[in-house]
Amino acid sequence: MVKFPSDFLWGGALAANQVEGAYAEDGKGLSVADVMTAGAHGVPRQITEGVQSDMYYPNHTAIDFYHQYPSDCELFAELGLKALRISIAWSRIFPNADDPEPNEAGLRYYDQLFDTLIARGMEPIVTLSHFEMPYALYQKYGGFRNREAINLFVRYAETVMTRYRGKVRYWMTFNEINNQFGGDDLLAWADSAIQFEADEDREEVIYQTSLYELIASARVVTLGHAIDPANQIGCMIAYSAVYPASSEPLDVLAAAQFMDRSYFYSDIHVRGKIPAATESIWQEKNYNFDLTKEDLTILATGTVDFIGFSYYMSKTVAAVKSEQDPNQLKGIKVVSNPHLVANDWGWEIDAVGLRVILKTLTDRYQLPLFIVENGLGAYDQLTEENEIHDSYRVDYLKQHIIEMSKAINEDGASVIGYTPWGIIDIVSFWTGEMEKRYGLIYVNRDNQGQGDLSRIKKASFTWYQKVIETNGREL
Ligand code: P53
Repeated sequence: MVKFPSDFLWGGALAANQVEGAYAEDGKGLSVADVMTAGAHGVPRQITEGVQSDMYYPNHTAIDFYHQYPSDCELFAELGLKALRISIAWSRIFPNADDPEPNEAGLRYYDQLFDTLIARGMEPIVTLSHFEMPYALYQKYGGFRNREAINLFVRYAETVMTRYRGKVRYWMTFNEINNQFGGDDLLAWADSAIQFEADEDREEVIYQTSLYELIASARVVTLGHAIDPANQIGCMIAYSAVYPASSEPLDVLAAAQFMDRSYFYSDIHVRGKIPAATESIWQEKNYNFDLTKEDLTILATGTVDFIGFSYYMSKTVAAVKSEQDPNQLKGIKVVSNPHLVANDWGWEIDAVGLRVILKTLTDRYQLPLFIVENGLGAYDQLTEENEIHDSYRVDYLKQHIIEMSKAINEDGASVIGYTPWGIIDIVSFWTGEMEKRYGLIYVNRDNQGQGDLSRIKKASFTWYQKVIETNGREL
């Protein structure tokens, strides 16, 4: 039977830069998301030098949530959400990253937003940096290449945690902190405000930026507890369930090593120390990082209260073997899984994988888990009656909720809540498209920025409303 705890937080998830728009209003500074152009499936977004007048930047307007949040929050309340995950745009609070005083207009905006949510019975779940940092942090400091970024982040966190004490109880530090690991340009930019030099060792660079962020995060956990002992402060990791392509032992080893890339982050967040597997890699590659004894104490002290994570898909990997020694793993490649079907963007849909990862994390960490992103990006068709019959989205969410229930009831997972991604249509991160839609609420805007931004409830809206009303009994 599908069953959930009575205080389960059914919610929805958003990120400031993907919804707010108003990118230069009320004293907001440019953020790293404001210099990302529109791409498409297979066409990467560009990161430009400042804002160029002949380029299209979808996040500048996004869905205009900055102005329309009161009516959007009414829709969320009608949907019955018990929680809304959102992020604060750091560049609204410290437009130049190192301003002597925070920007009061920015602080006031989030006061109003949190008050609106709370008045309507929704718990705000706040990410401090969701692919969003002041552009000035990059320009003046080189982003998280610079140790000074730690202090700037801590100061920003201290400012907002003090200001919203009593209003916000659930915090997460860096969104999908582990996604920068692969050395992708856009993710390194979004996660750490850095751009790579032509011939540097990307892996080495990313370990260092990640260490600075992990130190910053740990300091904020400790500080956040001091500001308000009621604060629950978590990390935010992107997890996929990872499967070996076959039962061949090297494939199994490849899958395990692939997971280590994420465990590097969650082990430090949760256990406060560098995993042995990572230490070995550093030694083998002769990496030397700026990591002091004091840093290690900070990491050990500021361990998180819960693990927030996103889950969209599983990944299947195969070993790349060394030619000289068939028992030696030379590399790991991601392959397609014949048992799964991918969405239009190639993400392999796998509800059981959510249960797998919930079980894996439960066994590894014994900490409360919070599924803060999950959902299906899809093209939606408006019918002539202005309706959207998104049964595919309902199917996706339903299957994942069923598996989540099994993990809770059969595998002992402790899950705080579930906040499907893009509860209202938003600008996609990877492509900057509007038409890769996740929402249960449609927003009339296309990839070129055309449309009147009106909101329409999709069929999935009515469905999810019932799910929440019955605490998951009626799916
Ligand atoms: P879009 C993977 C890799 C990079 C970013 O993505 C990701 C993921 C998913 O694990 O992003 C997260 O919009 C992210 C959101 C983003 C969402 O997934 O490209 O936290 O900001 O919008 C979905 O389809």
